[in-house]
Amino acid sequence: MVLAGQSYQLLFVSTPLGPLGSGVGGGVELTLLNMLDALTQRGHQIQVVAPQQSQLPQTKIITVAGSPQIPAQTQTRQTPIHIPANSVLANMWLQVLALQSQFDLIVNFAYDWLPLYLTPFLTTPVAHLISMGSLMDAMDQMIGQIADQFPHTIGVHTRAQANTFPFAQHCYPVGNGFNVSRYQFTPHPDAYLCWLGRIAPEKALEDAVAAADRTGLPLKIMGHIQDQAYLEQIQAQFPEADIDYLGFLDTDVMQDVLRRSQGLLVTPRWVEAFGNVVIEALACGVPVVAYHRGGPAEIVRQGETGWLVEPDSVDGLVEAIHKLPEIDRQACRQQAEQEYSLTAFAERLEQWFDKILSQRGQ
Ligand code: HBI
Repeated sequence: MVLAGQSYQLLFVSTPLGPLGSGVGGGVELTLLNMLDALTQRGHQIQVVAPQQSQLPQTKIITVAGSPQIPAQTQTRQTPIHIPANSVLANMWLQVLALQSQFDLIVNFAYDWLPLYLTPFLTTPVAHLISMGSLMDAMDQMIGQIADQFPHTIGVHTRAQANTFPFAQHCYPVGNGFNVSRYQFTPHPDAYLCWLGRIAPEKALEDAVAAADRTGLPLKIMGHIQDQAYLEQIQAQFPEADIDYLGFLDTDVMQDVLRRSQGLLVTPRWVEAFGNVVIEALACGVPVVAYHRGGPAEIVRQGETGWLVEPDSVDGLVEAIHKLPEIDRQACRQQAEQEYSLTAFAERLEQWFDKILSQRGQ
């Protein structure tokens, strides 16, 4: 148990998809940065193991070479676990093996089989932050096994995400947290909409383009292009739509565009584990129009901080866009400050780590 005020020595092990700071790792990159922020502010000592070319301000980072993992969401449920030659994931966990005795706890950010499988072989406890819902049988089986063998070590963002797994009741919800002060509250918007996120089929950008096009409002798009052909297919499908792809931008630049929008469209085709972009919008005072599905449906307060619409209904999106002016933008900012601040997140994380470490004692 860590007594109040005692600090942890933590080892964060990043996602093996690509370098931290590249956006290839999607939402989990921002989650790692926010956890680093939140826990460092509370006096904990953190080091990070991540793929080569990773960038991290003022943090001790150990970068590792090797071939990236295949993104799990591009696999089918029955796909076997793939480990490429010279796997960066395997190389990162060799580093963990060598360093583990210096730390109280290891925090795994990868949605991958290997870190889970290695847990029983490590002498330092591992907290697994599972960043997506159920995708593959081999992963479900491995996560479930560790959830059973090491109680409370499977962390998730929302109940909706946990409920996609057969072992939902063994998942430990930690929500998420953001440095809300990095987002500038903007009371009076310009006349455009935003869409944020990894550009890939499971995010259904085409629905947002279709809805914005029908309202006549320009749509500004930001995020990492994971599937270039998918984006080009949308541009071809809506040649007349007033859409602007601005790239994968640093938070400060991104929020300067987001904060001046009338609303953020969130159109997940899958069960979004959390929906970082929802909080980023709320922090700017920007109301959210989201499909009533997954994490965003647990965050958006209907009629207060946004509108939840019938999943996959473009008509529903259009109707909600017309109702955006009814939302009080100050209420959006307040929800971000109250529920998703770094302080609130750090408290939830410390409780989670305490639970794991006290379990270890027995
Ligand atoms: N796929 N294999 C694999 N490993 C990850 O860590 C991973 C992923 N897909 C997406 C992802 N992580 C992150 O973008 C999550 O935040 C969604």
